[in-house]
Amino acid sequence: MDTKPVYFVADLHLTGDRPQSVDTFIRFLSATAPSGSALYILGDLFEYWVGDDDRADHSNEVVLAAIAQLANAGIPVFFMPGNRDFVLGERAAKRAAITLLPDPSVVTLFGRPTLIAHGDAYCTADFAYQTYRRRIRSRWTRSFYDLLPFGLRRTIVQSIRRRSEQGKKAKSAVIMDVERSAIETALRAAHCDVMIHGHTHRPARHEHMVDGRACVRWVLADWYENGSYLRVDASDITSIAIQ
Ligand SMILES: [Mn+2]
Repeated sequence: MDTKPVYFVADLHLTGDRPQSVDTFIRFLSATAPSGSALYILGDLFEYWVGDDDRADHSNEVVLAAIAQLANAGIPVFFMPGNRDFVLGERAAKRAAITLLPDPSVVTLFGRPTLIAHGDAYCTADFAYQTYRRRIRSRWTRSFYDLLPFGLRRTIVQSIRRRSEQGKKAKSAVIMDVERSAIETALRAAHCDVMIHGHTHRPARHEHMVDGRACVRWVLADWYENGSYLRVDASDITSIAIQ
């Protein structure tokens, strides 16, 4: 049985405009991640992603190459898209040697089935966002988007990014968080006692009672100021800040 830890990160929001976060992540990939048996990236690795043909931000390519180096050294890397990089597809996944995972997924960690998700799907109090999310992530919208020329796609992604920033300022803190009921429904449906997600940028360990079962939910931190990751081993889950 593998006794090496499994690592989780989310909400790095990497962009060439914040080189410090990029450097921290590259360092994490070479200094920490190799001691694990796998790395899971639960969405919003990139601040935005226009398409797999977008090589304009050189730092994104550096990040993909650094991930590929880890994966090619034998540490599998799994990527679940977030709301900022959900158009990241098979071509970029191939460049990074990562495996794409659907949101949500169930993974077995040291014998425990664990529900993993980006997290935005559980912000169910934000009706406007959920309607928008369904629309923008529909197969139809996606096929149409993929046909557009690069410049137009970039314009669309930039306007989505602006909308998201403005929305964050205008909406109340309660609406921006996940709904407990939505989380509990998901834990029930997945038959899991443990959940890990990001998106809200509110790192915490929450407890839930689901049908008399004690469940634990870990929320990952963002990487705006410092790096941060979750370390899961056979006996414990620990949140670690990178100094
Ligand atoms: Mn997000």
